Amino acid sequence: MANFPKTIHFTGLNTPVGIEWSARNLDVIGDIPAEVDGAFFRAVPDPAVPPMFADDIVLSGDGMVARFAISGGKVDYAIRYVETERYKLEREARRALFGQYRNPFTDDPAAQGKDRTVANTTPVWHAGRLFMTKEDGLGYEINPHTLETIGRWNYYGALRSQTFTAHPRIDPQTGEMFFFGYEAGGLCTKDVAYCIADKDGNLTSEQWFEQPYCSTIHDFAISEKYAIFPIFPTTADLERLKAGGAHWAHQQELESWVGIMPRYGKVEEMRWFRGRPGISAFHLVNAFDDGDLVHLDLCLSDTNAFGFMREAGGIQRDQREIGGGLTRWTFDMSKDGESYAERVMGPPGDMPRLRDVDQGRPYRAAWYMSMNPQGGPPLPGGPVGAAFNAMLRIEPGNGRIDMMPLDFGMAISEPVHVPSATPDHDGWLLAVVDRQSGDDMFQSELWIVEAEDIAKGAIARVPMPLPMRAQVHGSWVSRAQLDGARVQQAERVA
Ligand code: V55
Ligand code: FE
Repeated sequence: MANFPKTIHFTGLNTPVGIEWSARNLDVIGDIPAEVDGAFFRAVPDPAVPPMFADDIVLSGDGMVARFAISGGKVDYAIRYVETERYKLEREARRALFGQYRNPFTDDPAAQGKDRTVANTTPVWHAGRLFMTKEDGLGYEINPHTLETIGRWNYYGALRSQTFTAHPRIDPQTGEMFFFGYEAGGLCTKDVAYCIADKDGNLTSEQWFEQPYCSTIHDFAISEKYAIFPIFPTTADLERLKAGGAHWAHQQELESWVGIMPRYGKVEEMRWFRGRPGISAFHLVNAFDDGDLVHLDLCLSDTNAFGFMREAGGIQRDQREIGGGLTRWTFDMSKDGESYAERVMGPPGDMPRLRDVDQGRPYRAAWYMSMNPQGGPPLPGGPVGAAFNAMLRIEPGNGRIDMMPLDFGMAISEPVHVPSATPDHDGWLLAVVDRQSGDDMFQSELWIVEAEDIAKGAIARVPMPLPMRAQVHGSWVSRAQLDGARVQQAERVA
């Protein structure tokens, strides 16, 4: 990768691969349970051309969509680029035309007015369709059987928002998808679009509101009664962008906010709760109602986890010195005022996972990625440049925490959860685990882990024949969901 910068964003597990490939019938060590039947889709940023600027970052990498197709204990794999407008223009030009992360003022004239999104963050399945999403643009629809890109998705022209979050929430009982877009009205605007799509994938509601300042709203939450928007002080500024500067700068002294409104209500009903300055979270675990109380569980840190967002705000802090933890915030909707309660429940970490049926409800267990206290230094890789090397399982009701620690030189990316039809069975987690095998060389495996007993490690492993770049988010799509896919079935998965 001689033409790529030698920074954390392009070395280690972040070394560009850029190969579209597929393989059938991969080796399986151990037995994959029959109920693990479906597809594990992954979003993998992988720059197809060397960046225009040497200080470019992982988050700018072209989205690739990957799929482990699993059936009858057999595993097939495939990965292809998401053919965004940006990817196709740069492929044709054989060079970068788009400049800094989310700064169109740094683009080549040939990129003017073109769609900048790289659709590299989350594969989203809803109403029989697969989308690759990134919060700075609309999602791109993907054929789940062939991984071909179908095109940008705007709900048959109905969606007014210019953006679509990488973290929508699907209600397990109604099948509705609750989602939002921030900078909905354009670059650096405070406009947020709050939207609902029904179980058939039609947009039924889109309401706009203004957030207190233009922050990166990476994730939100729903309970059965409410929609919950956390606002952390990582802000955008149009003048800074015009001067060629960073989109995001973290402001350690600025207060945070949480907006809560009835999920089927009007945005005018939003209540704003004021929080501590400087804090940050990218991912929320879950929210649920408890009488007049609303609990929100989140992966909280005391500053922004991304080095480039801290540095743009003048914050000098080593990645290993960031404090925080799995935290519960409790809002009493029967009381006036702007305050809420806070309680730490577990060690710091991120990439939380929940059973789909627990979305917006009280839940028994969640899983998230963390650091093995007995492990060595983290492998370089992933969006923040330091990969996780442990998985935790937490039962918030009783505080029980289990760990699946990984050995020195290993890393784990976000798992997906696969449910079991057996009552009281927690199901399984599937995750890609990487092991350093030499200088800048890594061997990747798919691991299947029992969700109830993560401490015993993988019950089955699938070694991968080629290197894999670090994933952002993934999604599990069951056999029944795949069978109900609404695209032309050009080729059946597995
Ligand atoms: C995140 C990831 C992104 C992004 C903004 O994980 C935030 C957080 C992979 O792209 O553009
Ligand atoms: Fe995310």
